[in-house]
Amino acid sequence: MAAKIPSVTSLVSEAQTAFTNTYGGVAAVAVSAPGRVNIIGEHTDYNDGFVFPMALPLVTVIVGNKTESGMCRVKTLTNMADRPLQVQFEAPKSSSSQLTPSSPQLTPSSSQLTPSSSQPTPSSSQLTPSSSQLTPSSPTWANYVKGVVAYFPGLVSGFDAVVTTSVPLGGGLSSSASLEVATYTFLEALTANKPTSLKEKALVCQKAEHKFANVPCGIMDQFISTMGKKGNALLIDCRSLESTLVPLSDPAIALVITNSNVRHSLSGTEYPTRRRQCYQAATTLGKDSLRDATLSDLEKHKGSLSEVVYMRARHAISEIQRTQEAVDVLRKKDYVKFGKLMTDSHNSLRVDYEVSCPELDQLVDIANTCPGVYGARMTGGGFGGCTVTLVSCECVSDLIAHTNATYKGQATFYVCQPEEGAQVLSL
Ligand code: GAF
Repeated sequence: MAAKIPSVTSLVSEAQTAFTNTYGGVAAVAVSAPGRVNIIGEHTDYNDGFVFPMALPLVTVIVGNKTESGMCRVKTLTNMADRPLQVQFEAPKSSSSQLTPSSPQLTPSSSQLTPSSSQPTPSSSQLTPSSSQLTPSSPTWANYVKGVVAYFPGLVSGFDAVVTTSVPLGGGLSSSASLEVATYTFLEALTANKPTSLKEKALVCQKAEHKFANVPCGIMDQFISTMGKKGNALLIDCRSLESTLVPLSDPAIALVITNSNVRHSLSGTEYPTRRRQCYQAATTLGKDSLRDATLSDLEKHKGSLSEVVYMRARHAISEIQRTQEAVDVLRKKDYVKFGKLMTDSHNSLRVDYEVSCPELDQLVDIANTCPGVYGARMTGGGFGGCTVTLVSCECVSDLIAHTNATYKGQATFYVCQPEEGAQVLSL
């Protein structure tokens, strides 16, 4: 059976109860921000390419109140290994947007491994964390909140907050980005800060992840958590940050997300290594990024690249093309072609990019033997987490039953429709 996804209302009410028990009183503000599933276009965002994610009904919720105490107090209801579950830290003394232009800029870091991208970068996120010098520390879960507070372009006088989430942690469904975007949305609601652009919001959250979680992620996760639209997946051009809504509400098909329950983490060396290899390939090909390269450019330079760098580039270049083609065929409801492209994407991630794992491969193989399945692939950063399968609606329960009977681990299933991005909730 597919997992039952808790309603946003139930998450809010659980967080409200905890708020009263922890701080006293009632929280006046509640926000939510979704996790995402990327349907196709993996490890392409930091190559200036295309991605095709949708926002999920799995969300992070924050409830809380503004204070004038100068302290930010946050409690999480998620039972993490990473203790304590309640933290407090000083609010910045000035907003990052109020820093003078002479403030030192962020130093280059692992997050800036690619040649200068044409992504618009908001001035606020180029600034150092504000004057109270918020810095990452233990517990790590709180760093996603701290990072956003540090780069938020508005004055934060203090707050009390409770966080809860239905996004599985380490499941490759963007629990980190949903916490960052929920935090930003919460701060917007608290400070009644005049709305910044949604792109700037996503970029500030990405910067928080780079600098406070030390993960040089691309823009996809923060972007879709901010800008998701009910009933639609989003084709995002990660170079221009323009996006196109693509309706995805055909009752004849379903997207099944299968969690391998193998924990994935981007904080190791593999993700930055992949970024660096793509950068190296682009430089050798004389391109700003692999978005500008074709497979024939790559063949011409094959002799100047190590075998591994050649393979990484072949994945990135082919995946950028595949994503555009996939969206074209999806618009024509050609699910057979779309499914084949999903499976091709998985194979490219498995063989050339080497970011899959035996459990994800097994889930994809199992899905592809089930009647009614068009295609399947791993989704997200890889090394564990989830697969996504396109299947005709009437075959969903057979897919789940067959996977349960044959998968060597314990899988969890979510059958999801595309949902809205981050929202302030009415209480
Ligand atoms: C992670 C990153 F955060 C994204 O930016 C993206 O690169 C993805 O892995 C792979 O497509 O989710």
